Amino acid sequence: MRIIRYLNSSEKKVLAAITVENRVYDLPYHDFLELVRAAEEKKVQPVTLVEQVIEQSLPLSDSPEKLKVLVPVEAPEVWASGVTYEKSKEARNYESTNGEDDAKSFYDKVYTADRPELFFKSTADRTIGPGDPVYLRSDSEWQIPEPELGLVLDSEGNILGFTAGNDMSCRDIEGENPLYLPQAKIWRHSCVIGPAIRLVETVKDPYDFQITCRIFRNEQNVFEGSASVGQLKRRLEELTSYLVKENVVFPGTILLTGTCIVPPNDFTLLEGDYIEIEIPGIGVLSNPVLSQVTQSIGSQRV
Ligand code: DO4
Ligand code: MG
Repeated sequence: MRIIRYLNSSEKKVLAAITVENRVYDLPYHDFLELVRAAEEKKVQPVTLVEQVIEQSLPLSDSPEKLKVLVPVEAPEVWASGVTYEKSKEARNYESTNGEDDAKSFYDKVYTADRPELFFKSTADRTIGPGDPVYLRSDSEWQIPEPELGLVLDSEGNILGFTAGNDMSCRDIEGENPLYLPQAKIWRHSCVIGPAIRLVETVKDPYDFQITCRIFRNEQNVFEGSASVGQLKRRLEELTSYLVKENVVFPGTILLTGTCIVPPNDFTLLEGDYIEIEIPGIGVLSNPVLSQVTQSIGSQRV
């Protein structure tokens, strides 16, 4: 059972819905946060309200594939964790030294430090959902998707649900100087969230989530990698507890938990590529890749 948001084009309304296998049931809420608030008021878990809807209503005639599925929660802020998997530490060491320096790096140190690396990734205006194009930066020649498990949080940092995310990254900009991190990570359409939210109470063990990333070019699969959240160096609560420390956290904030899949060092995304990030139980997050230059021709901001 997964919570989505979709555009009901006949009624020109955005609605929240539940998908169970291939069936979709409208929820009487605009979004996931409204469902959570309703459950709080009734002093039940959100899953109880969702189960009532499934029992009492008929599924829509459309299957999830036919709906225009949107970002599942308009997160006011998206934060991200860094170097939480060995694979990410190795990739960062390579891009910052060209594989030449074997002295202990910032990345080696942060991997084992008590304090995790957390950074600001995105706002609602920069974040896109399933099917929307991710944009490439014109000042980077080494760009990759970072497939990550996302945690949907309340204002105290409690995990309300799980989603999938893509923390698009410019390896050359970050590799040149770690102080360039915000530029290597934040730009228009550089953060993808979706396609759905799994309620926390329906997940037995989040460390069992498997993540697969596939990249297609001219309809050929040019990269595929898989990993398990079980390989995460830290506990999820360790990451959330540092995020809330002395901070203001808005309900619906998303914390990405770091990448465990990195394409080979000679790989960069190109315009026309297609990215798929799959987390069974959450869904497949698919996005085409476009350059911002193409988007600004005709001067329309997209
Ligand atoms: O250290 C920079 C970013 C790391 C990151 O985004 C990740 O490990 O996923
Ligand atoms: Mg990342």
